[in-house]
Amino acid sequence: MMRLLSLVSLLLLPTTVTASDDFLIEELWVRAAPPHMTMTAAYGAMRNNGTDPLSVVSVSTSIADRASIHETQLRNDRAMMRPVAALSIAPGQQVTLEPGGLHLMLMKLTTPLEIGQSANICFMLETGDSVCADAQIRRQAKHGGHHH
Ligand SMILES: [Cu+2]
Repeated sequence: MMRLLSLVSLLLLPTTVTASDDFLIEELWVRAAPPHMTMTAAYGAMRNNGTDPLSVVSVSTSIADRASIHETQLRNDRAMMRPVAALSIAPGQQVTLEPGGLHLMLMKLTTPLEIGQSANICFMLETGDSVCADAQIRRQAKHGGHHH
């Protein structure tokens, strides 16, 4: 009976392979974190190449126990982060995840993140499709970036 149950739960797992050609993830990268750090953020771009709106409802990765979409807002000259429950992307729209704006918050890191390595991050869509992409672990954004 136990064996049957575990088989059933396997079959119910969402697909982890790209199931939607309309949803593209580009330039995904994770900010490197020294061993004592418990959280970091990931950035990149998401694009809806389809004709219908799509919605990203959650993210997950093996390098962190908790992953979520965050937005940064200025309140009284202070940057505040808060979770975004679902991120809607209109047909043809590109959404950029960048330092100081929308980002993927990775909390309770399960491993040190060393520069040059990569990590897999999966995006769960409202449709139930899950799209995964490799993220490069870097110190900062590719095009130089600037420090604040
Ligand atoms: Cu955040």
